[in-house]
Formats: sequence, structure tokens, C-alpha cells
Amino acid sequence: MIKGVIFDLDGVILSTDDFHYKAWKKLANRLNIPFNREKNNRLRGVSRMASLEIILEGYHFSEEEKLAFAEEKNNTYRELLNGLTPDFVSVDVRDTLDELKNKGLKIAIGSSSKNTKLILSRVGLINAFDAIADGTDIKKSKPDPEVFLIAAKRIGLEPKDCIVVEDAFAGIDAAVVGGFVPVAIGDACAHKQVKYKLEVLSDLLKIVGE
Ligand code: B16
Ligand code: MG
Repeated sequence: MIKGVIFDLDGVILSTDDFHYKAWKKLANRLNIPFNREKNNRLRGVSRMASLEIILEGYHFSEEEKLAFAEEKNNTYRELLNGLTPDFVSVDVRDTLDELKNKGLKIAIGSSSKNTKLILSRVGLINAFDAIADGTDIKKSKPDPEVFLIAAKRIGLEPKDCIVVEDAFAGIDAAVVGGFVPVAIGDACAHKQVKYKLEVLSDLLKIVGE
């Protein structure tokens, strides 16, 4: 029986995935490295440094240069985050979170991002979840299930009793390995191991009602 829902952040609760794309694109353009939305899909759910390695495939840079590139991207990303306000959260997302809580389910965030708490504060959702697990809590990012296992522990539930909602292939892989119920939205709907696919987040309410 489903007792909790663990949400990915970028690309599920908020469309900050587009900010990640724009920030990486700016860096790639400066370095004259080809980068498009298709390649960007490989970065979903993957840590900042692992994302950079994917962008730099076939190119050689020193570790020092790579650290500087990652910081440059994060600075651009954080400038874009400055524009976030509570209006950035859709009515569908707000209503879904409220309804899940009304039904007595626990809700948590499981995000690879080290900017998670900054983002949730800016959009007014910092107190909306029963627990937050993010990039600052983990040693291994998705497709490792670590972040979801920490989130489940913080809401006191077994993985088998929790849905994980993800927009990333790496996130669905992590959910499957961790023993969670894998639910996809967006790009991740093409993943073969998803149990349910959502067109909008509120489709979740039908699943938990089953
Ligand atoms: P940061 P999620 C992930 O967040 C993003 O999908 C991924 O594109 C990003 O590289 C990663 O967070 C790290 O983010 O650079 O902010 O620490 O989808 O797991 O919520
Ligand atoms: Mg995501």
C-alpha cells in the first residue's frame, strides 16, 4: 500500500530543469562545445560534476579547469534562480501536494541538487514537505538510490511503500534499484521500467486512490 511519495525537484515540482539547460548552454557556447536539449536529457538527475563530464566528452581539460567550469555554471544557474517567486509553482503542483497530505500520505523531496533548499525557500515550499533529502546529504547521486533511501528513512517508510516521481532516466533507475514504485513524468516516460506515467502531477491522485 502506498504510504508516501518522494518527489524529484528539478523537472517534477518545478521547471528549474530549463534553468539548468540554459546555464549549461551558456558555458558550452563559451567553450565552443556542441550542446542541445537531447544531450541535456542525459544530465537530468545527475550531479553537477557528472553533468559536466557528459558535456565535455571528447574534450580534455584539467581538474582545476573543470572545477572552475562547474562553478561558472552554478553561478549562472543561481542568477536564474533569483527570478523565482511563489508564482513559479503551478496550481496543479500545489493542489496535488495538499491533496496527498489530506489523504494522510507523507511527502518528501529527493533531489540531487545542492540548491534544493534555496529553491524551495524562494518559491515558498520549504515547509511543504515532511522531509527533504538533497545533494548536500549524499555521496552518490542518481542513478544510485542513496537520496531516495535517505528521504524514505526521514519519513519513516519502507521503499516498497513509497512512490518516487521522476523526470530523469537516472532517477527511475535509482527508484528501481532502491525498491521504490517508479512513476515517471516528462522525459522519463520513455523508460521501460516505469510503473505509471503522469501527464500532469495530479494524475498521482488516481494512483494513490487505487
Ligand atoms: P546542482 P533533481 C538535479 O536535480 C538536476 O536534474 C540535474 O540537472 C543537476 O545537475 C543536479 O540536480 C545537481 O544540481 O548543480 O543544483 O547541485 O532533478 O535531482 O531534482
Ligand atoms: Mg529531475
